[in-house]
Amino acid sequence: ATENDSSNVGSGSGSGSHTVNGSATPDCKIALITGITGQDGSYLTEFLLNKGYEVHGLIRRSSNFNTQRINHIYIDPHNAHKARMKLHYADLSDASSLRRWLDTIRPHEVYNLAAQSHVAVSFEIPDYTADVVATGALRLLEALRSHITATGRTHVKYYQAGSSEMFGSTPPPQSENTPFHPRSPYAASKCAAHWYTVNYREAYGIFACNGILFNHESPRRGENFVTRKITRAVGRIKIGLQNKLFLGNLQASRDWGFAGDYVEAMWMMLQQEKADDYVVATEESHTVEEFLEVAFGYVGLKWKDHVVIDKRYFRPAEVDNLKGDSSKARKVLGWKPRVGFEQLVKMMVDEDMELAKREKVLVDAGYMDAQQQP
Ligand code: NDP
Ligand code: GDR
Repeated sequence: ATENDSSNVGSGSGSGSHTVNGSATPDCKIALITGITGQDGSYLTEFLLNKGYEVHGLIRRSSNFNTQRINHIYIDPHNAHKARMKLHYADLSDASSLRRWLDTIRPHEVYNLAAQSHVAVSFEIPDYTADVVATGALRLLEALRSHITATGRTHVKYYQAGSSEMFGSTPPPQSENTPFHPRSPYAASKCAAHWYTVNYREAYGIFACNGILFNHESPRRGENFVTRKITRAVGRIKIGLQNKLFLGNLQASRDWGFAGDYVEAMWMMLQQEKADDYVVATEESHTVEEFLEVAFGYVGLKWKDHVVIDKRYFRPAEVDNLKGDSSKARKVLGWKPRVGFEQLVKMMVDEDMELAKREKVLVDAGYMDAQQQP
């Protein structure tokens, strides 16, 4: 656990002299990530640190610490000279904070991963979702444009986290040439962000790329996305902490990959000579029911003994079938996924079995309630 007071930016960080494990390395690349506390932000940070980058993340204020996914790479501000990952308070709804951190950090690469990223929740808070996902991306692009104009730093590159949800009801396989037909406020907002990014590339010559990423999961996936909800339940049911799992539409089909593989594609896009848009996908699609089969079957359980259909998890408009055609990314970037569907499910179940075992110790000792469902 860390104090996370956002004060570990050196006062001279705008000067161009940056530190890596205590030694000044003026040539090292600097990345700025919004959404660093999310699933993808944590994997991308690890990936970039391994490549020798200095990584700056924008975090938003919350009433509780929200840095669980990056605590293992966080260095206390009191040892700031050792830190290659630095955190700063900002928000995609606050344009001034975005411009200020661009001017201070002077990044080479900007990854815009921040979002209200839950599709079902976007029907409940559509206005907020649009403000963060669509207008938030515009604010960041505009901050970047004025930063570049003021400083002449034309080499700065921008990545926009686009989504297969933009394809919505357009049938598979979906590629860069497939028309968008969004089915939620989230997806419509991601379409706006996509076109803002294309527009800033065309209008101002900014090196700006859209990654159109299909679903990607991991043991760090938020617990209210269907894959993690299932694997958390599998662990807890197996260990005796839970009995039922309430779900919605089991017939929806998704192209599920591993988040660790997908962040590499983000970086690859920004290493090209020319900015462009790319679909990133495994090119395999499975229903939620198939995910249940593999996850429960792996630990010797039958999903039908535990799953209860609850109407509240159905969406006002559903995206039935997503399956990507990522041939452009494979050909131009040389990207391909390393983790397949079954391996992904088993990786998530393995981790959540361990988590459930730790929970059980706390429950048995009276330190924690055995909640039915997280
Ligand atoms: P998460 O929901 O795990 O993370 C979202 C991040 O955005 C968190 O760090 C969150 O902060 C931050 N955030 C939310 N609102 C704001 C705000 N107003 N200002 C600043 N930061 C904010 O998403 P993922 O990591 O899964 O996804 C990353 C991006 O990729 C998102 O834009 C998502 O829409 C998109 N995407 C994801 C796919 C997937 O399958 N995972 C597929 C395609 C696109 P906090 O931790 O405080 O909540
Ligand atoms: P998705 O992911 O909407 O594809 O968006 P999610 O895991 O939420 O849903 C996938 C499918 O499962 C069905 N489903 C349920 N979903 C949830 N969350 N909870 C349930 O109980 C449940 N039961 C069935 C859904 O109806 C849906 O069809 C994710 C997010 O990461 C987005 O930010 C990203 O852009 C897209 O993937 C690509």
